Amino acid sequence: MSYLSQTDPAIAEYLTKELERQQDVLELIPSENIVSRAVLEALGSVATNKYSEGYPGRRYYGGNQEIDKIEAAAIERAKQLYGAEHVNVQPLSGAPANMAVYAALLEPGDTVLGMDLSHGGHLTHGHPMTVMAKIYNFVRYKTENDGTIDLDKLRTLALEHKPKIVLAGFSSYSRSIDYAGFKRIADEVGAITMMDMAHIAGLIAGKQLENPVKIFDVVTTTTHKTLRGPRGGMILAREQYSKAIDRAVFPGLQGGPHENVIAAKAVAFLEALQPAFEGYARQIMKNASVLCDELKNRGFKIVFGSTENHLILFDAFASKGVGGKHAERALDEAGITVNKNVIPDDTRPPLDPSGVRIGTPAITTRGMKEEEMKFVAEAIDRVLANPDDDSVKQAVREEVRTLCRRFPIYGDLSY
Ligand code: DSN
Repeated sequence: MSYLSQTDPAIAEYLTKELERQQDVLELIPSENIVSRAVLEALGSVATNKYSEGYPGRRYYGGNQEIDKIEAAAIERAKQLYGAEHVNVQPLSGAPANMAVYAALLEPGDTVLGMDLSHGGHLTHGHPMTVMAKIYNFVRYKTENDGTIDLDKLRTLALEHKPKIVLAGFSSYSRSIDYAGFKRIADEVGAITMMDMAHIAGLIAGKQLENPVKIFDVVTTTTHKTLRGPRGGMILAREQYSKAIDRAVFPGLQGGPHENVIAAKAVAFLEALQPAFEGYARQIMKNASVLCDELKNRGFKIVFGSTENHLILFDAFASKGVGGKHAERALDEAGITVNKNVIPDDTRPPLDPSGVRIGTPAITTRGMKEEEMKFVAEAIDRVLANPDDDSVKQAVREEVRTLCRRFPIYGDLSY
């Protein structure tokens, strides 16, 4: 019997049910994954007890001898993984990492050229609802009808608005980025290049996508998506920006870093440094490509035309006459977890948009391959063709459960 189940049976029960849910559903949210037992152990370790404001060797609290070694290991492993000159592993997640870069490199009112949210960008790339948009001036570029980013248009915007940062990166864009092209434009207007690689950090670590750290000045990421680490953030930068970035993270924006999470980041980075991680990253992309083709064959309209990474955005409303909210709920009831998502210049509201975003990192971690992707596409199609038919959803749910039990997660883990 676990300590938790004795002291707090309510939370133990919720966690047991959540573990069962994760075991028995197809997790298709592209920003989610299934971490290793080693990462879970580090997260739940004694490092959570420690305060360590400052950086390794320069702390404002005593007793950080071992914590310094943990944070230094995380930094060294991240440097090795991406060939970075400087790494800060303290950001609590992706949004704080982006905020810290802006705080480090911009003055209030300075301009950032970032991707529009509905075209694949992220809230922190300039959405008017964010605090950042109140402090800085964000000009947002869009994608073309064929799903590409027109670099001539980007250059025109850069020449007109003279941004201090040219920002690449996304949370629902499925195509590749021409880093050299972005850099040429940034150089022409004297801007700093910044990439938010949160979604594809694991595909870059696994050597399946080009590494922006070699080309750009500053790169931010989360550590929990394709990189398969704990929930958290990280900043990688050229040495010349290191002091400003470290100061912006602490004491600028954050207090004590979460060293249990940093320990888990270190564990995940070591996992990503193993040769097997390349195979994992390759399979994520193969699975996404097969899933995308299978959906296309079934009449799904793929936003951005195709996928060149781990994620697929489809227009559920145009494809099947089902809005994103309805589609998300119907698929959930059939044991398939997805998230509704806006599509470029969506005319439907953000809480009931036209799109559905799916991805393959978690199901690839379970060991699923091309053959299973055909079933996944067929199951999505059956549910969205009959979103209100309980017998269809029940039948798909049973088939999903049978499939998931062939690809178990976490063995004897219990709460
Ligand atoms: N919320 C994350 C995602 O799901 O893509 C981005 O921060």
